[in-house]
Amino acid sequence: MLRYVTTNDGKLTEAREYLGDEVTQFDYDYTEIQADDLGAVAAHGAREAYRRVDRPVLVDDAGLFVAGFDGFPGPYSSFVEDTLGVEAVWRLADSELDDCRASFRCVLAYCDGDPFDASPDPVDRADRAVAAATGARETESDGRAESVEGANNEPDPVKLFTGIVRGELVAPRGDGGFGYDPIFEYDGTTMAEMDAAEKNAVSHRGRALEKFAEWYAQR
Ligand code: ITT
Repeated sequence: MLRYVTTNDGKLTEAREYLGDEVTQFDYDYTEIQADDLGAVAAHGAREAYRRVDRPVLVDDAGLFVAGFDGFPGPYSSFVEDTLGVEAVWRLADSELDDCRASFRCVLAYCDGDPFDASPDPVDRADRAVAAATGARETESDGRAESVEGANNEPDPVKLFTGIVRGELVAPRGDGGFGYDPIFEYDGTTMAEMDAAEKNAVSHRGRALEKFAEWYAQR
């Protein structure tokens, strides 16, 4: 049984739509480290959640990246939703930007305490923060990442799966989904106008879940 680590019921609904009864919710508010990278946040959370529950865990960290705002709110999406609200983000974009292109990103971080090839692999300069958080590191010999096993106080390896969907911010429409869904339009339809299956077919989370499911089936 896989623990989907989230306080957000909307995420669980979408994960279940994809992974079925294989997942149960682990309603745990893991420490969100200050990082510009969703992968680093998710990896840190996965390791912490695994230590807490001692069972395989999957952490889901997501965010809205508005191109005209240099990716803001990005990793701060949750804080911005709680403080400004989704409609204010739309009003701000509408008044300040000519181009309202945006993307949703989702990173799933898996940890079960056993060794495997951690992400990223190979490590490049931009990935160093993620590498530190996932337990992947460069070897002297070929620069490729190697997994770090849980023994000897080494961090448990974490595997990352990323999904991105590109769309556009629009005035709020629809009452499905959650979070920024009403203001995010993909191919003429906001994500709040889609049901969970339709959203998963095109969404950042659906794409990350698809990659995870393929890997997990082999594991
Ligand atoms: P957990 O951390 O407990 O999983 P959360 O809702 O805080 O729950 P995130 O930090 O990943 O999750 O989400 C960042 C923000 O992005 C938050 O405001 C969410 O509502 C929003 N968000 C995440 N996925 C989304 C999606 O698929 N559609 C719309 N908004 C989403």
